[in-house]
Amino acid sequence: AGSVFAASPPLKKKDTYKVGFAQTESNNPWRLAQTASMQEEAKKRGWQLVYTDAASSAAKQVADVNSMIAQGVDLIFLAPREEKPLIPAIKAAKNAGIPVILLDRSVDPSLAKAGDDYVTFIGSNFIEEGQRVGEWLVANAKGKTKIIELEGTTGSSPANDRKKGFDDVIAKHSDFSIVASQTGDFARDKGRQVAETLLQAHPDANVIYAHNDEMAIGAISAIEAAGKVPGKDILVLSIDGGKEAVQAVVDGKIAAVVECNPRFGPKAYDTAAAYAAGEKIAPKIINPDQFYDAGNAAKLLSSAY
Ligand code: GYE
Repeated sequence: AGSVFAASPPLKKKDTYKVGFAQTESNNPWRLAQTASMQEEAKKRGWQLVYTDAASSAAKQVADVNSMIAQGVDLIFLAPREEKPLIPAIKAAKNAGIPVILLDRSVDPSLAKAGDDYVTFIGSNFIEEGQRVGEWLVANAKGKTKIIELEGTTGSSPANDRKKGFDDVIAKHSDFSIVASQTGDFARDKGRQVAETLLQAHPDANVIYAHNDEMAIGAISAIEAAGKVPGKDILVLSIDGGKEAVQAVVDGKIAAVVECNPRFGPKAYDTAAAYAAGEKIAPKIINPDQFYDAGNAAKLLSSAY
């Protein structure tokens, strides 16, 4: 409503494009892998890439998108930090006739729609990621049933959905309980601090489920600082599957990790090209994710990002 375009604006067919990538932050290996994949692929295709880093600020990310609009980019790839604050920026791009493709994080579906406000969402199924961790835990727990959950950035789609997927599985098993659930903002040191406080408040906790590797690695430090042994006294579970976390699985410090695939480049630009060619684009394009535990981590370590 109130928009110039009924549907997401079209992308003209051209030999080369100038596209924007509005990254949300660069404070972890996952983000660096994603950015590298986007930059390498732009280079391969000879497309010009306007890259911005919102440095963990939704307000800066809105300004970054507005500056891409002002520069007249052909299309914007956006990794929206949170589900709500980027909506006005998405609508501004649409009103300027610039199509937006959401990468890795999504937005509130009641406020913006695929095929209308933006072309599509490309990324993982975060609910399924949380479910896979929960299902692994209930199948392999061996008495480890009291869970501390470290949530990602408040208001972000991966934090909301990784919590939902996991919590729903746990709710079906009355012998398991989540004794505390608090945000660690997807950050290593915040994860360490929150884990330290929660381990003190809940000395009987024997599982830590972290919504990403960074917080899981922070939690391992907190467990060791508390004089406990990760992998023995406390099972650590994580999502992302970067090299450091998969190595921690090999070392027995992390029990299981669901990968969240950061290799976006080829699919992102292929989707833009297909859109320019007038192909019908699915509202969601889901990346395949690997799963690591003691059974395969050593074998697959070299293929982790
Ligand atoms: O898990 C995390 C990153 O949005 C899927 O954000 C992404 C998440 C990823 O900062 O490590």
